[in-house]
Amino acid sequence: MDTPTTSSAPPIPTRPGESEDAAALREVILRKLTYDLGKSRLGARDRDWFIATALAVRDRIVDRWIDLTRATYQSGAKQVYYLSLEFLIGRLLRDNVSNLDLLPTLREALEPLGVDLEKLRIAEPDAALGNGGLGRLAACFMESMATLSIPAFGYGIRYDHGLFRQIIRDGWQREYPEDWLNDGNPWEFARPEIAHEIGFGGTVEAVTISEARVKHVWKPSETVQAVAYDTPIVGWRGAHVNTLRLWSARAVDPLRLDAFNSGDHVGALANKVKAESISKLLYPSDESASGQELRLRQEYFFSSAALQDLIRRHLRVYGDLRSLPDRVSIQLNDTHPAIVVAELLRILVDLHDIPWDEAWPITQKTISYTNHTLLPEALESWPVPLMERLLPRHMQLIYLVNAFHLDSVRLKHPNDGRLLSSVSLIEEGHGRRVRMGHLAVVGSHKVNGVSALHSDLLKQTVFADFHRLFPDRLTNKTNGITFRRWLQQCNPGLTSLLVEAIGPEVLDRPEALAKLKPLAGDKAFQEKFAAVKRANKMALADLVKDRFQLRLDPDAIFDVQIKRIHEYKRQLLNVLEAVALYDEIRSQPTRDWAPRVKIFSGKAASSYHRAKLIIKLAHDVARVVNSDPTVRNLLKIVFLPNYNVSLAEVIVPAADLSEQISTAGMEASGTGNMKFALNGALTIGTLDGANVEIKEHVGDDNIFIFGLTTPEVEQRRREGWQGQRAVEQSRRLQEALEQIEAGVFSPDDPGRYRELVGNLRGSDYFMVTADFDSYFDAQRAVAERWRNPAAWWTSAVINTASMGWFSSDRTIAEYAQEIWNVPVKR
Ligand code: HBZ
Repeated sequence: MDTPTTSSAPPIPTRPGESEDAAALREVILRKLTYDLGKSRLGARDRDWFIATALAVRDRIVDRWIDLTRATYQSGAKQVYYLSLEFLIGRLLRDNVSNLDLLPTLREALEPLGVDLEKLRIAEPDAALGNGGLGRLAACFMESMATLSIPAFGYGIRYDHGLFRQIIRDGWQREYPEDWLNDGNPWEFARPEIAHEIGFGGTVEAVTISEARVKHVWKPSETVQAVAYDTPIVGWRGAHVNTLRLWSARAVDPLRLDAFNSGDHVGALANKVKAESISKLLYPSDESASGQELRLRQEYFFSSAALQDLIRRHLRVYGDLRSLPDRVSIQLNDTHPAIVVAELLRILVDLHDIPWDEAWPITQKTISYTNHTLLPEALESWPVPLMERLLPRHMQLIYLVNAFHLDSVRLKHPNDGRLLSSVSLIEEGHGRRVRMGHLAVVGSHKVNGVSALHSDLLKQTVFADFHRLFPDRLTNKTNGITFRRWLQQCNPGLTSLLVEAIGPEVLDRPEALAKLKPLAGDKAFQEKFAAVKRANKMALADLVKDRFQLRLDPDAIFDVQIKRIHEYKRQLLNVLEAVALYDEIRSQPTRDWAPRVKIFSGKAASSYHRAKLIIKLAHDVARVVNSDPTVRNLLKIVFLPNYNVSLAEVIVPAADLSEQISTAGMEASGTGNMKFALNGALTIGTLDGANVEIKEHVGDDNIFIFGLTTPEVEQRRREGWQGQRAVEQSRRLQEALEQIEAGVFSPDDPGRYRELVGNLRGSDYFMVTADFDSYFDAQRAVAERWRNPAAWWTSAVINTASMGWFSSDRTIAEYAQEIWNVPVKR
């Protein structure tokens, strides 16, 4: 098509000697700006340039996407469906441009227009359709599946509002709605024609077909439509393009005209509001189950839409549902989509007349489930009466699954009432509840934990009885991260240095990082490595100065703890150490202190009062420490508000020290720990989650491990741990707690932390007091290593060199081989 021109449009600038491709891309960008956005070049804002550029980049994805999708069907390749209530994507422009190898061309295209790529990059809103690790893992997995050419769909919800915006007022967290879709989303394709009906409520009719057969017909009382929005996900070097299909809720009957005409303008829209509330908002709770009816509606809404969608596709290509397990793998990201087990049975048995004896193995062979937590409060269960009301047919099917399941258990283990109630899908107690974890385990052929320790603990604790019953079902898949985003894009300086030192192979094979090991002690290389880190620290310091008017000293240790605020993650331990260090600096001002900036960032669930109080404490301590002239910037504490993926991309490359200090046995894996070590930070951490495996890879000398082990934590709890005992044996801890209790940091409200400290002196479930001294000592060992730059940078280089195994490409290859039975191409 010819470029349309208008007489008033200024001529398109060019640069002598530029590539044809850059000129072509520029032309497309300008065309998008004019004809899709209706903006002139002169009046365009960064946001307009971003959208025009994203649309132009998207054009380069679409042909491959369509071709590859068609080729997948034609080849009969197995499809993976990754079902997740959360996809924490962040921004996509740099991902797509870099995976398409378009960065130099795009720079060249924009330059003569006077448009700064960096400015338009940060104009992209950060898609925060997730809370934390679980959602970010789903995003890394989508990128790795595309990179390994595994045909896959991600299925989730297109929330109108993602995770809340955090604003800090006087040290207190306040939540404000997030508006990522305000200016539209250039990456997605709306598919109004792809809509599935999702039923809720109503009744089940049993229709007798013959003497031997009764057919169940569910007549929902309410129906909502799930409408598809597709975002293409490009793999590294454009290897493959997959689809992230997010569902938005639409009312079947949006407007009651009779009500409207009689003047009830609000009532006329009630249906629409109720239906559409399903995809309105991401639940902001992370490690606890919300227990709200709307949440269950969200779970069923996207699970049913996903299943209807994939079954329709399967039937179109293969015509028969009996081949489903050969062509389809459904991975459940935690129990949020566990209702899929009952929904798939309903579709097979009720809608396609497949007998139970066939439907059950089809279901089990198709589904697998990933567990992300042992925390009892995060294990989902739904009250039976709620299930019966909202999903009556599913409740019947769950009872049926349970009956067959318990029969087979009883056959193998007669007279074991304890076992039966322990593995039942129904929890009997005060009010019966459906245990979604048990439904997922029984309905899957494989169940995995997310680190070696976590998977072992699953076998020993929450799923111990299942492990005895089905010894081959539980397995481990240690998490990973995509190196494209978490090294190549967020740390171009380090990436160039790696390419220069060990060759471009490192961009394609994460394992090649090991070639760096011989350089770890090389002084010249260490200097270059340290220079990259320093530049990244300057970049973070600039951002902090611009955004928060705070000065950070780039020569100090950047000591970083960024993650959701949770008692088990123990930000409180870190704050207590800051208080103790503050006391030491004041009492021995002339010692050779290693200057340190403690950086915190993270959101607390809106209803988690104690987590919010910990944020307040961090601010109170920061105010006192940062303004005390005797500290002379030897210690500085900052809390960066509104943590999100984009902020992490600036903080991670700038960190010297990575805080991974959860109570042993409580962090399933962690993935931040991997991001930091990859970018050359040293870890201070407990033997928890994937820290254990990071330690095995980097070696004991290059990580600072402290604290109780998982069995030691359990033993203390069994023996009725009282924090006061540890407090009495630690002068430093005693003094720190007394100051906090006395209101030294909260003169405006001296009693503010009385309850918080009282808890530490009491049962201290998270073992903050038990681990305090050991943590304090480990921090001093960190400072000592820092004062010996050769030793520090040797460790830092070894960290980067040892992280190849933690690529999500490795994780996904393991899922592909051991769970999904699909080939990978590299
Ligand atoms: O999943 C996290 C684990 O805490 C972390 O250790 C692990 O690395 C990561 C990926 O496997 N779990 C979560 O992030 N969990 C949630 O965000 C969550 C969200 C909603 C819930 C329960 C948990 O209802």
